[in-house]
Amino acid sequence: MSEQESTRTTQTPPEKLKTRTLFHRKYSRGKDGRTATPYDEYWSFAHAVRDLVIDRFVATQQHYLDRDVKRLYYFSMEYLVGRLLKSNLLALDMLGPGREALGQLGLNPEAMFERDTEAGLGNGGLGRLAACYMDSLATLEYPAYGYGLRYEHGIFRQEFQEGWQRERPDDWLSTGYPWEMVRPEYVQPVCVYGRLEDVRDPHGGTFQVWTDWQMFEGVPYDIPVIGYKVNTVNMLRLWSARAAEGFQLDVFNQGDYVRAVEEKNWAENVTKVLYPSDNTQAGRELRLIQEYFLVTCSIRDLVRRYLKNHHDWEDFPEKNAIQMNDTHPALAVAELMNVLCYEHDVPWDKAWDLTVRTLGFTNHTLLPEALEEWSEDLLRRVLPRHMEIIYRINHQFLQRVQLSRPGNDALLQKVSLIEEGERKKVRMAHLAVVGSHAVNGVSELHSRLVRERVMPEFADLKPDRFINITNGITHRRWLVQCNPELAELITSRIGDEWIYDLEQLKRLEPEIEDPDFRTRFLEIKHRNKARLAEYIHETTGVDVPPDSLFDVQIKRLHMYKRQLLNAMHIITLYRRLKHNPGMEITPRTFIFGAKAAPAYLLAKRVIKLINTLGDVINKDPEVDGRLKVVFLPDYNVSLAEKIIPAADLSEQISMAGKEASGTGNMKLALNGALTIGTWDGANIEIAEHVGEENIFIFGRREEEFEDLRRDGYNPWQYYDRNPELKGVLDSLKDNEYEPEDPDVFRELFDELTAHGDPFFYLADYRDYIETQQRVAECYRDRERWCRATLLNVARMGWFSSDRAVRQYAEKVWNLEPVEVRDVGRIST
Ligand code: 26V
Repeated sequence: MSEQESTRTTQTPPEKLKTRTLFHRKYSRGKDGRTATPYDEYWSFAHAVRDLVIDRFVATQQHYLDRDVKRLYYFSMEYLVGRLLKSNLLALDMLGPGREALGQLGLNPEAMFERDTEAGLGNGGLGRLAACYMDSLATLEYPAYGYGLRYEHGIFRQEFQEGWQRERPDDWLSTGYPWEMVRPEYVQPVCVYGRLEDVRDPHGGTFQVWTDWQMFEGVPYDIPVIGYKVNTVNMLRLWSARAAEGFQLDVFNQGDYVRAVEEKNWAENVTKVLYPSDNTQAGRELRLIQEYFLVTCSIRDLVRRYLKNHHDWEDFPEKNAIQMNDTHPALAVAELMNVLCYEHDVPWDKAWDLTVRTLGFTNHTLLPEALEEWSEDLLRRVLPRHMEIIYRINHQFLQRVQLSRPGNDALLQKVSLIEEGERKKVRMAHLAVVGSHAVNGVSELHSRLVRERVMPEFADLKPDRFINITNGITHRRWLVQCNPELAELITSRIGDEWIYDLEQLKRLEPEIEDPDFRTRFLEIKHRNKARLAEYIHETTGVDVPPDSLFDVQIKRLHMYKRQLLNAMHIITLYRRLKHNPGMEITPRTFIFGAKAAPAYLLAKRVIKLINTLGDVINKDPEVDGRLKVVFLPDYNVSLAEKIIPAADLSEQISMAGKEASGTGNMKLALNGALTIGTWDGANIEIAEHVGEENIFIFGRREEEFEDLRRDGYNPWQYYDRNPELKGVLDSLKDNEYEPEDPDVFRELFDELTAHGDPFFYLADYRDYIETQQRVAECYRDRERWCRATLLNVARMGWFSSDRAVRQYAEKVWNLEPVEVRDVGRIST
């Protein structure tokens, strides 16, 4: 297409999209109407959409450079982006025209959206939060960049074989990814391994040089992040590892060609795969190299950008804020020191001041097994210079502690960055806290526990450093996009201001008195449920009644999240029905979605149990369709978008004190599900916002578990004293559900009894079952249920990631929004 043609303004938006799609089909794919496959059509249309953002993208970056604005850099090993075709169209206000263009091309818009590649570069909450924050940052016009890794294989695809989870590789890049742009011109070199060598300087002193390292490089791929109906287009820059350019097979490896190619492969392995386990420390060399790779490429990239406008380091923290998403990028502390001191000759103390003022740290979990510690040997072998830097940071830090709290050796040991012992370890959380000016947890409770339980000594030394910023979600994906009918209903009542300011949803409250409003809401919920029922039928073959209560638990599978407690409720109801087939019961459909870490055998057994319960219950004539159990395979962002608008009940039943925040809880409540939950994470704040009368809270509180533990918790007591509970547990032990494999659930029984029930399932069981009974009763009172759900919708506005990001900007980043004007010609 000629330049003149592309600037023609007489074309309507759908025409423009159509023309560009045909252009790409021909000139990017080399196809015509007869030869194009559905994938070609998708590719061409996605590129047509991408074309629409290029002007804004270029203008945004230029604007930032010209004004020399302060930028935020979000460092995260994970981004659960999900699909982008629909959300990009939405951000461009082109969803309608996009559908129209596709229609005119004879293509089905929904089929096209389904074909869009899901970028699943994360495990769960932490990665999805990063994606929500990127969306809010762009929409609120903050100059921000996400830095991450371009894993060749994202989170594995999950299949079930006879009810067991099987992992399949996620090949999201195999057909090409239309939303990325490779930037070979910004490649960064990366060095690992080698040793420090003493070298004499001309004045008779010595200094250390890092030699014999192995070099490879990071190639950046940019994914545009489009602000909603603004000109701002930020970017997510993902690094891909490869052998260093000019890698000379013959020079480096005389004659040993095969070994040379193997070595080349070594570099490419660095970003091969996302580690699929959250909440257990992998401790593996490759993971450490991944973490360093992210940090070094990103820091070098942002330093390069800073130096375009600056000749000294004075303003560095005024122009750069770096947020570490958990400890995974905590090597940023050492790497920033490395770059400043050893590559740019900044004096140590000055460099340290700049580093601390630049970095912020978010903690996302308190589970001890997830707290990162790297063995000192490994860290020294992979990054000898950084190990020295960490020792020096520690030395200075401990000296300062000693000055302020003299003579307290126990304290020094507790706060040290190094854990002493047979094998010394580096405590990454300590490194992150010492190297940051702000440390936050992700909900009020969690932040308090960080202060009081995990790091009381640090909180005492630096009380101002510890803050809370409760998580949020982007309502643009999690309401406007995934539940368009509800979004429209809301807009029809209060206008569309709420899309910019979610707290406007409060204005819905008076509408709840209008029966017509309630009816329409119920109709929408019903249609969403019918659509999900259809999907369930297609994927599992199970028929579920859309009128039944859709009881949803969707999240990673973890013992602390207690999907097994939910399963125990299912068993309880099933056993009641078997004993009394005529009893009145609120029909329920239990819907699960969850991936278990491949090595988490207990969690995988819970999946097997739930699948087995489904097999038994769904076809039991005595149940007669009143209970259904479905475990939807391969839970991911796109599947969440299908389930959430159809949910009636949101299961947030973690052991209190264990779920740092939760964000699915927010998405479900915002879409008109009521929560059954423990006093944990953000559930507490949700209860405060929606009102305790509009949420079902049960179970023991975090402090109570402390007491229980201290008094010697004995699960057998609960087993002996509650016959119904005993029946449920015995049915697992004796395996009433899968006779061919008599011991298959024995381990679950043991976990809850002989192994001490570490997550207090039995202590919370009775209250859970009774609360579920209240849920069932409430659901029968359609009016009451409907009012409560609408009050939830109206009062969830505070949980927008827009609010969360503004709080970060104010409390941590000292960041101002920047309006991108003067885009010039925008091609939409
Ligand atoms: C830890 C590890 C350990 C090393 C191997 C790879 C790996 C990957 C992830 C993690 C930490 C996961 C922590 C996490 O996802 N926390 C969740 O963060 C959400 C966002 O703040 C929050 O809503 C959830 O409650 C919390 O569990």
